[in-house]
Amino acid sequence: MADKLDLTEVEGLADLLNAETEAQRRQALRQMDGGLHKLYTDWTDRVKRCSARLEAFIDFGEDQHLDESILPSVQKDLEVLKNEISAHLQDKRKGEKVRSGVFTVIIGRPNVGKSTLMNYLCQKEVAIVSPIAGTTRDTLEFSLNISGYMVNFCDTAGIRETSDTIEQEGVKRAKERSSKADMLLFILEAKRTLEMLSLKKVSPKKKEFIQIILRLGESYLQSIVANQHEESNANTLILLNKIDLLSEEELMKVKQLEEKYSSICAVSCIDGTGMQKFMNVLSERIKELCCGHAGELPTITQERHRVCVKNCLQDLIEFDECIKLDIAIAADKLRHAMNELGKITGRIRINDILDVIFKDFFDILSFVSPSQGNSLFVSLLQEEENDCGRIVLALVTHIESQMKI
Ligand SMILES: Nc1nc2c(ncn2[C@@H]2O[C@H](COP(=O)(O)OP(=O)(O)OP(=O)(O)O)[C@@H](O)[C@H]2O)c(=O)[nH]1
Ligand SMILES: [Mg+2]
Repeated sequence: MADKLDLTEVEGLADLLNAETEAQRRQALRQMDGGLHKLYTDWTDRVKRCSARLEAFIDFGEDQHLDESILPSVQKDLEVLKNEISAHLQDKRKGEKVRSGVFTVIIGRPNVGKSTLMNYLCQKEVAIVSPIAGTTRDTLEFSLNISGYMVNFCDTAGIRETSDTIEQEGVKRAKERSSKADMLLFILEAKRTLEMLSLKKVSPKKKEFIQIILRLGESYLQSIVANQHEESNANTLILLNKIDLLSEEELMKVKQLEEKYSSICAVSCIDGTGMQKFMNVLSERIKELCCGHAGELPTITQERHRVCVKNCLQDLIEFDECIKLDIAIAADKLRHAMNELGKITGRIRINDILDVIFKDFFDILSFVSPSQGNSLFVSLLQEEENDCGRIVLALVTHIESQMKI
């Protein structure tokens, strides 16, 4: 490990130390193993080769009669690279979801059972439940490990028109959170839904049930669902709650809906009916959101990487525009592109390592206090001033001894 760590690998190590789920551990190990490092170094080398050819053309092109095909060949190579970078960016933020958790927001009208669901999921009384509509005002978050993936659940205020200013703020927050959700759990009362369907004479056989529901008056959701990334309905689950209150006949109708539409789960958050099935559907959806690319290619795991990769792509796009006008400016774009990639992999300075490793770690491990951590590093720094690898190794050994693993 010594002398070979770049910033992505150190970040991988920090993620490994902080990992709480199997998926986070796997991803961190892949990153620590140099998955991202190899990918970005390969891209940098390719831009570097193009840059070298271009610089040669600028310096000697006219005098030495360099091959005229240099420019088109550089453009062709960069075109291939741009396609690869674009594909890398179209990852639906899977790596970031694994690392930070799938943000799952529970929404619906007041009193439909959102907080009851939250408590069921967390197996704790984290939210106040009451028959009074408008009980929950603020948003409430709780993280859980679902089938090896981190899921951050968020309970919200029931959405309705209200003159109460505090509740209005709650509704505003609920809408804000919903618009940022990776996954929506949209709760309806089963009985009311059936009543609305029969009132409007809407056959449940009609195409997408969620569209029908949206048209049936839950219009506030229309914008939320429409705004929800590209996947939209694919990551919205509809829970028809309180099925314990249904007659036999009504229950049959609800079951038919559930069989017909994969996004619908009929449940009772009070007596637990249908919850096992719902949990299975939920964990399948979570897996779809987090993985699924063959061969487990290295993915972007942090916003920091995404910003740099996007900037790099932008530089390569601008290169294409500049090359027709001014070759020297175009060459500069390539230097910028390399810089952006270099920011991701980074030359590791001691402070970078300290920042990355210590950012969250000592908050989590209460038995190693920050002062102990700092003094450990001071002594390490004195001994091994320029050897990052050794410091990291020493840190890991220290942590392992603290954890007795
Ligand atoms: N019978 C029955 N009652 C339920 C069920 N789920 C929730 N309730 C009841 O419905 C009422 C409202 O539940 P909450 O969980 O507070 O509803 P909420 O959606 O969080 O409501 P607000 O916070 O006001 O938006 C409570 O009295 C719950 O006990 C269920 O599955 N069956
Ligand atoms: Mg509530």
